Amino acid sequence: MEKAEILKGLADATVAGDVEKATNLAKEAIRAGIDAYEAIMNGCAAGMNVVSEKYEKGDMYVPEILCSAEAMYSALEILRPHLKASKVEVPKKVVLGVVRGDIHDIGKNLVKLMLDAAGFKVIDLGRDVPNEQFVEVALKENAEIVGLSALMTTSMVNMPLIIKDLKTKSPKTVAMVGGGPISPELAKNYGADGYAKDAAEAVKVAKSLVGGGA
Ligand code: B1M
Repeated sequence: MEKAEILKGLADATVAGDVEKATNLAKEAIRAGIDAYEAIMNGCAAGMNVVSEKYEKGDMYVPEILCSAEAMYSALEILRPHLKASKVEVPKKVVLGVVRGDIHDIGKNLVKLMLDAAGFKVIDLGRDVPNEQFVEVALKENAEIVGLSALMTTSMVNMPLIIKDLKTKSPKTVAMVGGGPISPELAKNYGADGYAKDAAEAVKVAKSLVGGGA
């Protein structure tokens, strides 16, 4: 199979929520020598972007979306061990989570995977995380970055509150934000040190902020 065919197949299998096909194509990608990072971003993540668009148009419904996420996760399980992880002596720590009131964690999980692969130590707080927990854990772990994800306009309003608390209690920790409703301008207004539009950019921004990872 050609590279383009495998990547498109991975994206299509994600959209279709076809776990078996996604798993097999992830294995095929490895066999064909495709970079795991590329397979994730241009296969699985590209597929999830199509899912988001279809949902917006009313062409997909919730149960189908959850099947898509399952297919994506099954492919990620195969691809994850093949990511070229960079080992650094003292990895920079990122406390990552989806803010309070928000259970959308598919994007956050992709960001986590990419940061992990780039050599960051990610402390994943999960989703619907109480505001104060971000700063508590950042202080306890002596983290360099707090990463906040929000997918809803109703939940993103927690971000400036968390960042304000962070800047008061742990001024050396930087804040990075991302998620559907967040823009670079909004991130700036919220007092964030960095904004990333997707998981690949999150790694670049994290590195530019604290110089960690590879
Ligand atoms: Co819902 N949902 N949802 N949803 N959902 C949205 C977000 C929505 C935009 C759809 C819509 O109505 N147009 C809308 C929010 C509207 C608003 O802004 N107010 C919405 C709503 C309203 C809801 C419910 C309230 C519906 C209801 O019950 N009435 C409910 C909310 C429950 C809650 O959170 N309290 C709900 C529920 C759900 C499901 C459970 C069915 C499911 C989530 C499953 C899960 O995540 N475990 C779901 C889904 C899947 C979506 C859409 C369709 C897709 C989101 C997604 O996974 N995208 C979404 C529509 C859309 O986004 N267009 C929608 C794929 C993912 C790879 O992309 O998450 O954007 P994304 O992540 C990207 C970037 O944003 C970025 O990198 C990621 C990877 O490249 N990024 C970061 C994300 N975080 C980052 C952090 C960073 C850096 C980059 O640094 C720290």
